[in-house]
Amino acid sequence: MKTEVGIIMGSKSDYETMKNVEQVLKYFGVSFTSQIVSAHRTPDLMFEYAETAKDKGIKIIIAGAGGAAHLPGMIASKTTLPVLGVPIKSKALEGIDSLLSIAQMPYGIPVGTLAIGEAGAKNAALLACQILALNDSDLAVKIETFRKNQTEKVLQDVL
Ligand code: RP5
Repeated sequence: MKTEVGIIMGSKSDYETMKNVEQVLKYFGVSFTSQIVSAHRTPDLMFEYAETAKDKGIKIIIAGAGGAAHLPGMIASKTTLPVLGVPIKSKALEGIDSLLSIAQMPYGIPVGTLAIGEAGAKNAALLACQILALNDSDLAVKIETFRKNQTEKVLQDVL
């Protein structure tokens, strides 16, 4: 089966956050694969992943990492596929370190950086869906419906 979104993360400990990416992609029926790829602990695998992703049919990469979160930026340096970065909430600095490591890329190698933690993971998946929906009218309808339902729910909320 084709894989539209490649999900990677620096450690198994990131999965608690990154499983939210999977849940949202499943909801929208977007195919994905998930893998642990560490910038520091498996650097050769990281470069191999980035260099082969396009040929495997992957269209967007979502990379989660925490602390000295070099994975999204280094992956982006080796592919022209869009890379979305999810800063994992770290123990020492609550994810501020992850956020800045992912967001502060130099001109020329962009990483689309989401919010720290669960919201960022879910939004990375939503953003990936919105990008894919540019060439997928069925997916575009699902996203429109999701937005409409979300708005209606908020309007119906009572205090
Ligand atoms: C990063 O170090 C990972 O992305 C993870 O967020 C963090 C801690 O990893 P573990 O020590 O839990 O494996 O590379």
